[in-house]
Amino acid sequence: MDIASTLLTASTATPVTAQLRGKVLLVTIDNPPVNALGVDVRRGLVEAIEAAEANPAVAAVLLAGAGRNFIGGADIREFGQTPLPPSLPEVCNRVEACRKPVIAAIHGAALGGGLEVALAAHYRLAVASAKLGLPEVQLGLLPGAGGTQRAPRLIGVKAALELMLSGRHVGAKEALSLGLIDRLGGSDDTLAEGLAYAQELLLEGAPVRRTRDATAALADRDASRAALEAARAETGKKSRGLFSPLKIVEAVEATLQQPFDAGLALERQLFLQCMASPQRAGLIHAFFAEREVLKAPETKAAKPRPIGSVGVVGGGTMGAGIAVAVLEAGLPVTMIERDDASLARGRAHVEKVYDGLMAKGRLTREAKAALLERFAGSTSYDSLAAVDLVIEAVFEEMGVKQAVFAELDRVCKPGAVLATNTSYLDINAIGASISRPADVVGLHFFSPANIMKLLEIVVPAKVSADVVATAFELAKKLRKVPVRAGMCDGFIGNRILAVYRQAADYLLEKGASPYQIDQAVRDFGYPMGPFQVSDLAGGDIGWATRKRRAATRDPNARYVHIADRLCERGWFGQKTGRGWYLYPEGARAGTPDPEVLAIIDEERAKAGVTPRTFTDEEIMRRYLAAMINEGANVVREGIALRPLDVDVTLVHGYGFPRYRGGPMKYADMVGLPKVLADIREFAQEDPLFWTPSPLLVDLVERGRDFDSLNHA
Ligand code: 3H9
Repeated sequence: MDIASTLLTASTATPVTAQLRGKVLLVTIDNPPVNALGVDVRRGLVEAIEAAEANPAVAAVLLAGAGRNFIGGADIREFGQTPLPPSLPEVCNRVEACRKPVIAAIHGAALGGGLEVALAAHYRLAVASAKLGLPEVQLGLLPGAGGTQRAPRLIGVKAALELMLSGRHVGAKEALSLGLIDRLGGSDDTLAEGLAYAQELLLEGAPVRRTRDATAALADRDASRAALEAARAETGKKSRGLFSPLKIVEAVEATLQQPFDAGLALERQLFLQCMASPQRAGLIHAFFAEREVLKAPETKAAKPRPIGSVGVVGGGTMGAGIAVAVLEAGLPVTMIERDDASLARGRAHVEKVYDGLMAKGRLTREAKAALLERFAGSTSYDSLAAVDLVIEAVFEEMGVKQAVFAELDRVCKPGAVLATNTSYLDINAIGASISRPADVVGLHFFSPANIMKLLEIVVPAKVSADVVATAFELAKKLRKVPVRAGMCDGFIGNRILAVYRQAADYLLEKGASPYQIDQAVRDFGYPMGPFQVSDLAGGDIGWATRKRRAATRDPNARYVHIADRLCERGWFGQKTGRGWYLYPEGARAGTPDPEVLAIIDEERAKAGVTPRTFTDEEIMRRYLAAMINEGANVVREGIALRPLDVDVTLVHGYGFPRYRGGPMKYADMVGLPKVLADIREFAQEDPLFWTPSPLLVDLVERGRDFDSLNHA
């Protein structure tokens, strides 16, 4: 007889099934893709525990996940909808209250609510593939199913806070040493390991052991209090603008002051506050958007070509950063430079990155040597004859790029992917200059290329789908966040940047200081303001772009000369000791420069502008409206597939605060009618710059938002 059907009354479609294995009731959660704790799983778990208690043949319960994970967490897709009972805290309490021992057998992800279910069990075993964590903070939340109360009782306040505030995943070994689990499975057969452990516990007569009653990890109250205060101070400093980290500290504090149930009640209250915060909406949007960007038409339609080796042409900062990213992905790299001296410099750039990591204690000498073993340099393109993919990162000029591609066309094997790292040049023209345009794609890395997560995959007209799919596959290997971009000047990111940068320049001319603008932008959540970024990147870069665009600039468009006046003086920013800010003696943090303010005043006078004051709020309204409006244009023209691609680009390449979701999500939260009204108000002074995007107008007229286009 099918024992499960005698134990459970749920329908056959239930994602939770139970089977008696000897005296152990094996409860399996099977809810692909990650066994998230949706309402049916929650119901199924409660029913399984109740069935186990009611059945005299059951002596213990073993919880396990089907597929690749134990449980990936609460079902994030349910957030924001009407909650259906039982709630996850109730499920965890029911598991913990079970009068028969409950054992969790963990493989793959046991994250968030998934780990909280395991913490509510009485014993925990994990196999080597397990990754355990409480990553709620990354979604703007706190562990809300008892995690803030149970984790400290098991592993102490300090370790629990570190887990919850970082959101990091720990492996099975570390989990064992922390006390998060009781047993490390010797093999990767989770079921066999779990069942054996359950049998062992039964033989020993192991009791029901509830985490809520654990006291040892909290025994040293002084140490716990000190850890809590240290975390509070650190969090206050580090998590600038974030809402949930301090709530986590507050919830954990209850473990020192209140009984378990009161602590749970406080956790619930704080969790609901986090749920209601716009940061939760922004971060969850970012979570899904980062996964949606992987789904480009080409990745669905074509299979990637194999990539076993990579060539990089150019050993400047960008080429070297790309080489480091590729080496770290475990692939061999061949760097091409025009002569030995340039090649030596290229290699030195690569080594410098590793030396920096060594100095910080994040890389050993041996690991550096092992990485460099995969690095080869050459002054001959012939060395690229066998590589699967080449990334060109030479000087940003069409003639220079085409000369490189002519060489690649000559030496590379058929089927090799030929990528350019250009930031704005026409990739169609690069492809058209060689015999195999279908192999040519844009891979736009951001500096420093080994650190910045964004990779724009630029799709020229003639590229074949499998080349684009290969670019996405490379991004995955490099652990980058890829965004598909169409061809236009600046692609997605730099094109939008040019417009909101211009909005900042207009603000400057009208009366705001660069220091006020930077401060307002930082207060919004950016790590740096636009003028600081310019000083860091080098003012000469923007200057070169402005000169390049001068010929095609609309003669009716306003042009602000202030930045040019600084560049004419050789004030390019940090590298020259002054730019928008002063950097005395190589200081990295700039100080305001009265001479810059005098230059700005002069330019305002020349332009006939009577300066006015701006509030920080007005500054941000203009800055963001410009960004959103151009974002809408980029979507309308198909340069970005969906608004969420704009969001991911600006979050991962341009410092837009992730907790606000991205500019398009932010616009939805503010309300598109409000954004459009702002643009129309600003247009009264400058109708050309503030031309509302037809897409924005259309959405407002139809009462829709940007998000409606994400699911089209
Ligand atoms: C929580 O638990 C709150 C509680 O404390 C309190 C509640 C009261 N829900 O990442 P992948 C989807 S908060 C729904 O590519 P991988 C994902 O969108 C939660 N869906 O796979 C994707 O869908 P699609 C705390 C989810 O193998 C598919 O699954 N937990 C969830 O590279 C595959 O995802 C977390 O924050 C979810 N919870 O990595 C963990 N998770 O195929 C979040 C994933 O349609 N998840 N999906 O694009 C992860 O970190 C990774 O997904 C995981 C698997 C490591 C599990």
